[in-house]
Amino acid sequence: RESIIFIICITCSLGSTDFCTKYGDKIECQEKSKFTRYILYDVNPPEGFNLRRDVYMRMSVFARKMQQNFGDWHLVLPPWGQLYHWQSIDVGLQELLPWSLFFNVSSLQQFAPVMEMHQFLQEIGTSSLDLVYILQHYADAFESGKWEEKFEVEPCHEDNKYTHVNVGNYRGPFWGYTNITAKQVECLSFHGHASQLQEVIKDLDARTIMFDHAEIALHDTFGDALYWKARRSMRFASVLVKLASNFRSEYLNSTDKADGTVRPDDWTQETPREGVLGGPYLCAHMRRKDFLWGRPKQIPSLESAAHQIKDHLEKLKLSTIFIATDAPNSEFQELEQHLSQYQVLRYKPSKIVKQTYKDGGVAIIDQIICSHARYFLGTYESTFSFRIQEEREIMGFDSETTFNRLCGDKEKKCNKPSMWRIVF
Ligand code: GFB
Repeated sequence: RESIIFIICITCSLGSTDFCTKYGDKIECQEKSKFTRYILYDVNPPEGFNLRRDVYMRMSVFARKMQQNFGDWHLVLPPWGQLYHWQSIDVGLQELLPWSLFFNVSSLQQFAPVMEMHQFLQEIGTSSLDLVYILQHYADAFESGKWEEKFEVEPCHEDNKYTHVNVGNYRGPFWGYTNITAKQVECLSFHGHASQLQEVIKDLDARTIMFDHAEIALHDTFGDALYWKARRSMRFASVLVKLASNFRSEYLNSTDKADGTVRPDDWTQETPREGVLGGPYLCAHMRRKDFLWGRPKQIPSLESAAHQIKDHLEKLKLSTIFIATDAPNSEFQELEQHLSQYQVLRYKPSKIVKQTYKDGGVAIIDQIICSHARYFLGTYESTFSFRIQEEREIMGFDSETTFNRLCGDKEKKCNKPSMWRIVF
């Protein structure tokens, strides 16, 4: 293809609602419903990796419905990068990372019509998006208390990072690509489920539409079979699974065969399971850093965390603990001292693994190891822990071994996390 120009097809016999593509001097017309069109999105910059995974699920359900109902729509996977928590300095640039670094994209495609950004840019042949909607809450969104699905283009309530350079040309963050621009940028007050976005775009002529602040659109339904299908399709990149398996077998005496965690390669072939054993270790996800000041009442001191872990180990008759944490090494060593009579392990990536798979890949390896443990203790309100719980639900662990958490030192009532049980 030389170039693709997107125009309303007035010269075509197909009629004015159809589209033309210009290849050099030649114009080809197609019915609108057969024309490939693209949805792009981004998320509020401070949001972390695991909330972004949740937003992906909402957008993938929306894109799947767009394709089922309104023609050949595709969802472009926003490259990973510049996340607040990805602070390692010895891993090279953590920008413009494709989803295939972390996830099995073919597996995602079995649920929704998704594609990587580089594939989109190659396919579309232009770096100017037709339309950007910046989603925003209604100014009075939380006042009336009445649930009502609605949307409308309104003046922007807050400053944003898009600048109007000249007519039909906006610059913006665009995931870190400096050459991507947009022809039109609007603020869209939005209240409702992600599928309501269908109503927003179904009658538009734009071929490439981006939603910024996509986290504002809610899950269509939380926890039903479709939700879990989207979740099950999010298989990790096989190389990360392999690295986690190697660690499990080498240090934790844990293999899929012995632990009862053998799974079909194809998630669509997965069936409900119960009472899975897991490897002979306890995993605690100990979220520290910003949670120490963000949730001081629910985050235990290292001494208290060690006491709680000990109690569980004794009840479970286990002597090995795997710790997944964002804590600096000094804190991990202090925890080790409190647990000196047990085997305490942490995944330490080799230089090459860290440079290749970066902070995101190492975090996923920690999650995979935790999801295979006989017993899991998470951190209060951490989406990192939630994703591990979901993985265990998919594999078929008893919920008593999954929905547990570390409690704050002075928490009077340390409630268990909500149980989100899998539905097939
Ligand atoms: O994943 P995440 O959104 O979970 O953010 P939360 C935490 C990030 O910290 C992860 C690192 O993506 C990792 O990069 N991290 C946390 C870890 N725990 C571990 C771990 O056990 N192992 C490794 N290797 N890395 C959210 C924030 O954090 O909490 C939001 O993302 C916001 O911005 C919210 O602050 C309150 O849900 O724990």
